[in-house]
Amino acid sequence: MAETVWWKRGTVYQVYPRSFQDTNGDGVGDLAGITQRLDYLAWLGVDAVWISPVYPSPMADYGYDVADYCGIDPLFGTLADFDALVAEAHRRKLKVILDFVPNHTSIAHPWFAEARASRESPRRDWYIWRDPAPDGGPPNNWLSNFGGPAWTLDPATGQYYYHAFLREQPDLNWRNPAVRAAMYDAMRFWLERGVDGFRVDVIWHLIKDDDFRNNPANPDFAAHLPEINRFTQVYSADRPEVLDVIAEMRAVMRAYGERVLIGEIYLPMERLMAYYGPDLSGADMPFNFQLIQTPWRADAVAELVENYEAALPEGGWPNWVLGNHDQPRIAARIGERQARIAAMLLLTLRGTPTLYYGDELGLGRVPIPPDRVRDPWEQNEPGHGRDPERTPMQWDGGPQAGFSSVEPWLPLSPDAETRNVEALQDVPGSMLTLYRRLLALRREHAALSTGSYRTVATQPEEVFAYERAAEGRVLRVVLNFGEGAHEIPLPEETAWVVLLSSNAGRAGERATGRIVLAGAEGVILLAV
Ligand code: TEU
Ligand code: CA
Repeated sequence: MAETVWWKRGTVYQVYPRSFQDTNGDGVGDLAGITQRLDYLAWLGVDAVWISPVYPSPMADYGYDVADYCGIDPLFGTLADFDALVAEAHRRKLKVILDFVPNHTSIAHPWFAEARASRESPRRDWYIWRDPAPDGGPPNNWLSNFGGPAWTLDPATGQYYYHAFLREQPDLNWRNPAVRAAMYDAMRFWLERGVDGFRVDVIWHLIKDDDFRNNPANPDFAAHLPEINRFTQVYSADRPEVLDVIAEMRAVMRAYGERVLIGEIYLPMERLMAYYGPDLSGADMPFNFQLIQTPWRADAVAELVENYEAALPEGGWPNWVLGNHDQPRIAARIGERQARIAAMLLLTLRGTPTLYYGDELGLGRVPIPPDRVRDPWEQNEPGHGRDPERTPMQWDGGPQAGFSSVEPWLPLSPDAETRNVEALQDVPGSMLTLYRRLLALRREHAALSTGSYRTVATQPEEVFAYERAAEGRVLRVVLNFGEGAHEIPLPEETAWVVLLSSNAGRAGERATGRIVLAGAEGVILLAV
């Protein structure tokens, strides 16, 4: 088989740097901490680490408000620490993917200071300024993703600036060629330093309607949803010209060889597919959040996988993800038992999986006392805060779970003493062992990484089964989404051997004609 690019074969592990490992005793994770834990990532068996933003930032949105695209915030370390991280990662054959945040800067970025200084500033058009509506209010009905209007009046110059997120995160004007050139230079800065790719933040937001038309009301709005959902974001984001920008980004990266462009895109399936771009000139991997958004039922997930596979453009490479720093953790959403088969699903579907740190421990929703809330979204719209899924990684049963020598910036999970890497790493039935076995199997069997995919029909209603095949080998994955046992029919003409079960102790078992799965059990079978 032809050599496949690393990001198609490999798996990605997301680190939220504030919460991975603190090395200087300030309660916040840092770059040296990530470097220190690279051996763990290599042991676990992932191929790439994606690091959420570490640029200089006032941290209004914990680094997603960038004040300098070519630096490292002192909280996280120095450029030298970054270079050391890249070198140490590469020494272990791990790739490094940086989070790139091009849609908006921090209000503290020097570009914004210049832009806001006067209407005549040469930098004015780097951001999005509009005159007030006739009544003095915002120019249109666009809302902030974190609640309230997306426009803030700058009294000194009498105009509003646009911010899709916090008012501390003014949107750049990507219709301005000078903005594009400056941002492509920033990408080159990191590519020169050896980064293997970018996860591009809110890439579908880069271009907005040039007439700033009002978004239409969303008929599906319900009170429990964040306010942004009052309107359908058809004019404030996802404009067709964004694909030209992404193609330009890809062209910048292509000059450096096999680097990957992952785009963060929250859009329905058909629109998501557009981000592969005409003739695949777009994102290598438009993030597929469908597993996060689909009810956890065998039939719903089977249908989703079929639809996604069918919707992919010719040559478009799939990807899957169960969680990230913006979403409730998978174990919190579906429970720890089901989270085990979710892990099996994630790591056996066709396409690149992205893991979220801590999910391999089965970490749940960590309770955050009111005085410990950090996410500004929680302050704006209570109930929507993301702190419960951003808590420190749990390394051992010692003080602060081995994360830090002092009280961490967010509380540890109450079960940190038992739910940690040290406690789970040698336990046959643990979630961590399951993740590690799955990652090893994926490396061992081309069928699981680059192989074909086929849904197996006629299963019990609560069961989802599929086959992956490559190089003459057929693997069958059978996942029980129910809590009761099920007898699963298998083709009579083939003998099967269990490569891995989500319940410890079944590997090596042989099956013909049928196999019985316990409640919430998943198995990977090899045709022999
Ligand atoms: O997230 C973008 C984004 O759309 C989410 O905040 C989304 O609104 C929410 O999770 C609902 O599903 C990215 C980053 O991942 C996030 O951490 C940043 O806060 C945001 O962009 C602004 O940069
Ligand atoms: Ca630190």
